[in-house]
Amino acid sequence: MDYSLLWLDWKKRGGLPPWTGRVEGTPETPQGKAALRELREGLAALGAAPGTGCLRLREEPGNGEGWTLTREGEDVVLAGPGRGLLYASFSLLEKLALGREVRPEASAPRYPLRMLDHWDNADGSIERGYGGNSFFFRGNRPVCDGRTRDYARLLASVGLNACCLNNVNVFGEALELITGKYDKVLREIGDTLGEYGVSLWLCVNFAAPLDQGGLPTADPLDPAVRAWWRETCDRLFAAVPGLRGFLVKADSEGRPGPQTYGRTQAEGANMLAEAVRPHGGTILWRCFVYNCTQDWRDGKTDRARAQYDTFAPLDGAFGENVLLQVKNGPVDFQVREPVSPLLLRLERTRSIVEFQLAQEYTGQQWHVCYLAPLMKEVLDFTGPTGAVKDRLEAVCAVSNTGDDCNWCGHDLAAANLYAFGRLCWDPDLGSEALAREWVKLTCGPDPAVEETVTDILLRSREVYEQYTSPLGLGWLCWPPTHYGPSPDGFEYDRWGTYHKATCREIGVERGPSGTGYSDQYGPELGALYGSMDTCPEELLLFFHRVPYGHRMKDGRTLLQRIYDDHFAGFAAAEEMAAAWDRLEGRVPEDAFRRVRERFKEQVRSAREWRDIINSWLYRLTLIPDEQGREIYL
Ligand code: GCW
Repeated sequence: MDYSLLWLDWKKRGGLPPWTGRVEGTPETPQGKAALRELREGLAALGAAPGTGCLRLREEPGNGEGWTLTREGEDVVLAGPGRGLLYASFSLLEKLALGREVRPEASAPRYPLRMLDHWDNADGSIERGYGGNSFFFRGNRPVCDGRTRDYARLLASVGLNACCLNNVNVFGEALELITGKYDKVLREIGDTLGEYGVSLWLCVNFAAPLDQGGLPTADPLDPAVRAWWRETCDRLFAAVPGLRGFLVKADSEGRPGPQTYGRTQAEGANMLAEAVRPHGGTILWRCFVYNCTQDWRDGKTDRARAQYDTFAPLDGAFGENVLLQVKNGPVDFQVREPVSPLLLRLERTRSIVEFQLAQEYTGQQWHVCYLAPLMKEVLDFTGPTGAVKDRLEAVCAVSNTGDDCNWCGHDLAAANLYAFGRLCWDPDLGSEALAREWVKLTCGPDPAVEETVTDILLRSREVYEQYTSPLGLGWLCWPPTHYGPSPDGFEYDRWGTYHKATCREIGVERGPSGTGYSDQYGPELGALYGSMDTCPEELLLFFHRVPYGHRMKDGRTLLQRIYDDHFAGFAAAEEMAAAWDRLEGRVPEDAFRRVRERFKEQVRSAREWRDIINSWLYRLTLIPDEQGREIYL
C-alpha cells in the first residue's frame, strides 16, 4: 500500500475495557457487515484482549443513520440500522483510541446529505487539486480498487455519506460517464462506496442531449430533450444502483445551461429533476452563476450580487428533489467573505452549502490553513431568519484529496477533511476539539505534539489571512494559479474581482451608496454591513471603499493595520515553522520531513506576500510604516 490510512491507522494502546475482547452480532446489510469487520480489525489493532463481557452489534431494520450505545450487564450494545452501526463502530473505535470513557449515548446526523465533491477529471488530473492525481480516474477511465474502498472507509469514519466523482466542469471522457460506456465500473464504484454508506453522484453536462445525444438542442422545455434525459436516467440508474443523483454547474463560467434557450435556472433544474425522480434521484443545482466576462471599466456590475439576484426571485420554483448548492460566500472561496446572503434568504427551496477543502485560495496545501473556524463561522452565522446551520438541508465541500501518499499533499490538511465530516454530522462541535481529536488520532497521545499541532492549526487561517489579502478584500493572488501575490493581477481582467486601489482609498463600495449589495441581507444586517462604522472590521474591505487614513477601532489607520498584519502574519508563519521543527523525533520521520518542507515554502511565500503587498501600498500612498520597518521601493 503506497498511502497512509490517516486517522484510521489505529495504534496499540493499553487499558481497553474488558468487553472489547469479543465482538458478537450477525448483521445482514453490507454496512452492518462492514461495521462488524471494522470493529474486529480495529479492536485487534488497538490491542483488545479477551476479558469479561462482549460488544454486541444489534442490527435494526431500516435505512436510518442513527445509533445507540447501551450497557447490558457486562456487555456493551451498539444498536441501529446497518448504516447506523457503521457510524457507531467508528465512533466507538475513536473513543477507545482517544482513551475516552465509553458511556451510553444516542447519536444521529444533523443533515441527511453530507458530501464531498471531487473536481477530478477523466484524464486523472484534478482541477484545483493539491494532493496528487485522481484516484477515481486513471488512464482516462474510472477505476475501482483498494483505494476506493479505503477512501469510503475514511469518509464513513467521519460520518460522510455521499461523494460526487467528477469535476463540475464536465469535459473529455467524463462526458461519457452517463452514456453507458462506463456503467460496469461505475456500478463497482457505487457498490464499493455503498458498502460504507457512501452514495455516488455524477456531474453532468447540461448540453449532453446535444453533445452526446445528437439532438439539435438542449432546451429544457423541448420534449425530445426531456425524453432523452429520462431514457438516459432510466438506463443509468438501473445499471448503477449506488447512484443518487447529479450535480450540475450550468450557465457558469462558460458551461452550457438553460440561459442559452431563454429558460430560467428553475426550468433547467426541474427538467433534470423530473428525469431522476422515478429513481429516487436528486439534482444538486449550483448557484455559482455570474458574468465572468465583465468589462473592468463597468463600475456598476457587482459580482457579489449575482447569485442572489439570479436565484432569490426563483425561491419556491424548484422541484422537491432539487437542492440549490450555494458556495459559503457570495464570490468564491476567499479566505474571508461574508456569508452568502442567498443562504439566509431561501425559504421555499432546499439548499446545500458548498465549502472548499481544496485550498485553492488558501495556500494550496503548501500553507497550513485549518478551515474548521471558517466553516463554523458560516454554519453558526445567525441572521433574522435564523442560523444558517438550521436552514440547510445538506452540506458539501470540494475535496482536498488526491493519490498522494498522505492523500492531501500537506499532512496537516487532512485535519480539514476530518473536521468537515464531523461538522456535517454535528455542526455544534468546536474547531479546537476537532483539531485535538484529529491530532491525537493521527499522531498518538504525546501531549507536546497535541499542543503544538493544535496551536498551529488554530492560528493558521488568521495567519494566512494576515499575510495575504486584508480585511475581506480578496483576489490579490496571481491569476494563472491563484497562488502567491500579484496585487493587480485580476484588476483589469474580466472576473469582476477588483480592489480599485488609488493613492487615497481602496475597495469596492457595496453599501447603499455603492452597488447596494449589503441590501441583500435585509434591513437589520444590511444596515450593519452597509455602514463603515458598524461593519465588522474583518470584512471592512469587502463591503466598503475606505480611505487609508480611516481609523480602525483600536486607533490605527487602515493602512497601518494592513502593514502590521503583513508583518505579524509573516512572523507567525516563521513561528509555526519553528514550532514544527521542535517536534522532530516526536512525529513519524517521513511526515515530519514532508511538513517541514511545506513550512519552508509557506515561510518563503509569506515573505513574498508581506513585501509585495506592503510595497504595493507604500508605492501608492508613500505613507511609511509608523514603526519604520523595511518596505521596499
Ligand atoms: O473557484 C473557481 C475555480 C474553478 C472552479 C469554479 C467552480 C471547477 O477557480 O476552477 O471550477 O470555481 O466552483 O465552478
